[in-house]
Amino acid sequence: DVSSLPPPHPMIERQGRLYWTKLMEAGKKQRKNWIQQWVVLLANNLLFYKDQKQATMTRSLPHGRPDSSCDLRGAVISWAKDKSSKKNVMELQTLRGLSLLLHHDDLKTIQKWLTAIKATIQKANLA
Ligand code: I3S
Repeated sequence: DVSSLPPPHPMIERQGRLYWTKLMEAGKKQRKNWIQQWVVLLANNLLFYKDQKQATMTRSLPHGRPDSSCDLRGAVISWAKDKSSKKNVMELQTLRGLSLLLHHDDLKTIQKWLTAIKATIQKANLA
């Protein structure tokens, strides 16, 4: 029974392909550079990988080989209707002045990411 199998990694809340770009870093506006990457949501972090293979977690590489990461503690996530010409875009703002846009063509998929990231931030703030 597949439904009774444990998740691929107990730390992973959600994972999949997303388009993303930086909007601000350390409070400074950045030039957008949309790229599609494999994104993994953990309890306190969002990790960005070149592809799914780079996300393989092992004992010696507990987070695989991420290209970049984002600390979710104290972060805020919301829909971003006026920051892109694309639909289904959300903005993640961190305490360190980093602001990212996240996008997926499918509304349901981006809604699931929004719900999962919101819940994760709430849990991280309570911990
Ligand atoms: O909000 P912007 O700055 O108009 O964003 C668009 C530009 O970054 C554009 O690149 P240039 O730097 O060559 O102008 C990108 O190709 C677009 O994707 C950006 O807009 P969207 O609406 O896709 O977020």
